[in-house]
Amino acid sequence: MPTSPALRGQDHEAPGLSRAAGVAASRNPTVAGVSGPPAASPLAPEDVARFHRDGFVLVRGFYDRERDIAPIQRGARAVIELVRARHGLPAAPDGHPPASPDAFDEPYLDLLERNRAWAGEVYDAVKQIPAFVRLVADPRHEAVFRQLRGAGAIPGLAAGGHGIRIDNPGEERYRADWHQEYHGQLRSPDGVTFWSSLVPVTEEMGPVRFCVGSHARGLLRVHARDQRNPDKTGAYGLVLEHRDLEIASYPQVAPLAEPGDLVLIDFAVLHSSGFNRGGRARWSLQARYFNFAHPTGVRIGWCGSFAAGQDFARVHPELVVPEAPSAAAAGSSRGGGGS
Ligand SMILES: O=C(O)CCC(=O)C(=O)O
Ligand SMILES: [Fe+2]
Repeated sequence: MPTSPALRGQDHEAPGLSRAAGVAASRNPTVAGVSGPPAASPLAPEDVARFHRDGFVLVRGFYDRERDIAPIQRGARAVIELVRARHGLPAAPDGHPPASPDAFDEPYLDLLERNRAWAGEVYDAVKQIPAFVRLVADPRHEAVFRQLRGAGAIPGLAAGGHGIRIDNPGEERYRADWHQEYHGQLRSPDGVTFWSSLVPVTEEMGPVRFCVGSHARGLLRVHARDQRNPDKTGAYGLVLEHRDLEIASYPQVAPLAEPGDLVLIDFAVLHSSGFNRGGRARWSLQARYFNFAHPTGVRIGWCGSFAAGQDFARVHPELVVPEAPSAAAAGSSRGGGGS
């Protein structure tokens, strides 16, 4: 599996990477931070075309770093300091405030190293930062969704489908292996994940990898349990049928996002978390939108997946590989997995 984020092939036509950075912002006053109603078309036409071609697109500088992102970083810093205080620790090991908004997480690693459960308290708390919840429901997201899914789409904001991931260095348990977003959401198949980063992502941090164009295959079957990683549960325990063959048939890219960038992810595109082999946690935001009007969404009643207490195999039996005793072991070998 390639480990370079550089794209195979030409970088003048980078799959999924918007060269229209700033185009959307400059023709859209609300994106640039000037108040006013959200534009009906926050995305440049090139971004929309890339999304449909590749199954994802990185839009540089979609959010305003100071207005949209810094309040979330400040909120996360406050939570880290309060969790440290709860456990009798000073606000920061060195006693210094963050040198810049992007350095908000400095005292987190020390907390993680002292006690993994304390880091879990931070994870549970940060998704309740009001500035984050406001951004999740930002009106621009509905406009983007309509641009991608058509004027007739009726945007829904997936309950329980938003959060702040903290991908800690060296951890496998919560790393999302190759998957399609739909299986873990079960709202409607034509959904879109809005992914953004709170820290400048580096190659060592294990950026999200994409199989370029893989959304065109439609929804794929999965094994309901990961035999090789029994501690992975729920959506994390699903293993793509013929995983290695499937992902080998696409070029892969792993774009390095900066705070303020937005990655739009089709619910059907194959993607995975990289393995964080760096020395800093990778903090990222997710909000998931779906189309109430999609016939499959209507049929399943937008019921939700594991996090909503639903049994995936009951909702979509046709997407589950029947388990013969030896089938799971033969069907998927967990090879590189981005690690
Ligand atoms: O690692 C990430 O940031 C993305 C993981 C992912 O694909 C997911 O949570 O659905
Ligand atoms: Fe995902």
